[in-house]
Amino acid sequence: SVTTDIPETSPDKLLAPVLSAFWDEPESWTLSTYLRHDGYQGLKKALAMPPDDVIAYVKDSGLRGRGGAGFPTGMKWQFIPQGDGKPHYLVVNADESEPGTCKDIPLLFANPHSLIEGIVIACHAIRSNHAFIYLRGEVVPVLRRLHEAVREAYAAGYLGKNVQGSGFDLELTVHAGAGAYICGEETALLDSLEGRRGQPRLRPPFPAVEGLYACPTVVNNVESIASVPAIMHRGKDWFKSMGSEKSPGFTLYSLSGHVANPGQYEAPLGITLRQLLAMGGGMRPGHRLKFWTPGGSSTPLFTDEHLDVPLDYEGVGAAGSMLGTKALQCFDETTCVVRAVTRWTEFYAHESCGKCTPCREGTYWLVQLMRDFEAGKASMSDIDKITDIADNINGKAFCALGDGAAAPIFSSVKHFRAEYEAHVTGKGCPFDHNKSTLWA
Ligand code: L3W
Repeated sequence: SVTTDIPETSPDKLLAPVLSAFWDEPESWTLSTYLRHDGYQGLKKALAMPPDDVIAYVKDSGLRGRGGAGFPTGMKWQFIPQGDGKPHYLVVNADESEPGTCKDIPLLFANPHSLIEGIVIACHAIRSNHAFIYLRGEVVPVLRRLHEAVREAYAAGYLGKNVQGSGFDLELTVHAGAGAYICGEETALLDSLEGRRGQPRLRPPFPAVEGLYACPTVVNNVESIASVPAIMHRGKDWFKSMGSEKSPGFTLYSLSGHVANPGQYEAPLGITLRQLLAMGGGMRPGHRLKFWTPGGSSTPLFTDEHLDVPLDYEGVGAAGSMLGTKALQCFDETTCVVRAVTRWTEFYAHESCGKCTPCREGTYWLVQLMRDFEAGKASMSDIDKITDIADNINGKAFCALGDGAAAPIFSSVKHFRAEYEAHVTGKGCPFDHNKSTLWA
């Protein structure tokens, strides 16, 4: 299948820009631009509703978490106990760093007020008076822009005491992390926010019961919270008119790799990679799709046989992978799958926090064996050995990082066993890596 085929549906009809609607406007990140685009209208509606009704509304919209797991957002809010006398917290996970995942940072850079408005709505709903944004620390320009947007929101009365005269008070703290992938795991993030070394906690208790400072805490992804204002303003039925029954709405797809036009494409859930590639101009000229990730490197990889899999939680799940963060990394026929998986495995070994043995030792061992394939030092039995090691990490590690490391191993052996064998029989990599660079 040639991936530059234009699908029957016009690609333009598939685009549904909501979060990204005015990213290209000058000063798209300012409060005045946001207000010109119906900004803070969803909040107005939410503040006029009792908190429980807001939770029920978001639950009815069917919005699912955009950070990787797809957990229903309204249900997570509902888990927060009421009348418990404890402070409640909202923590926004902006520690984006999964390989290929690059949607939250551009969203924050271009349209930070959609997140701030979503935060105020969510905090009103869960009865929280203090929210935190945990941002990946390296992205200093985003940090500055976010601080400026928060300052604007305080000055305009969207944050602080008596938000918009509603009697509701809300403080918002922006916290920059120090650049560890593990701090995107929600409980490690909470440890880091509390000032400790970021390592995952045992769940249960889930953060909704015992989270930040041992108080009930909602941890949500940036895109999940930023999607809430439009749902409140335009209505849950409008949201449900897009996507599929169990995966409604629009979302940001991050298209990267050997594609003609990489970038963010906002479209309904349930479209296919074939359709997305048509929007993005297809693969680079003269090349064909070989393999791709539906949701970042932690999700089992797909091949060109999966071009028509609906990109929603059920469709991708039924085809044997996960929608994850919708980070579609596309690789053409010039790419050695063994080398790509080696690179990802090095990432997981480097980012493993070391708390549990299967992940700490297993990822280290996998790297040694994967490098052996590339160096022509592996034997045929090493193909089964890497799947055996991955099997001893998968589901046995303390958190999802271990499962993420195992996913590309399993799926690459399943779909490309012959390529591993070619590395053994040919005593090294059969590919010319210079040809797989983006500008070759
Ligand atoms: C209360 C219950 N809360 C579940 C909550 C839980 C969490 C959410 C989902 O991993 C995936 C991972 C990555 N009472 C609850 C409950 N919850 N049961 O629901 O939980 P879970 O465990 O399904 O997933 P998770 O730990 O949030 C996220 C995958 O996403 N991923 C992406 C990652 C990207 C980054 C990054 O860039 N920083 O992390 C890509 O696929 O592998 O499988 O809130 O508390 N009974």
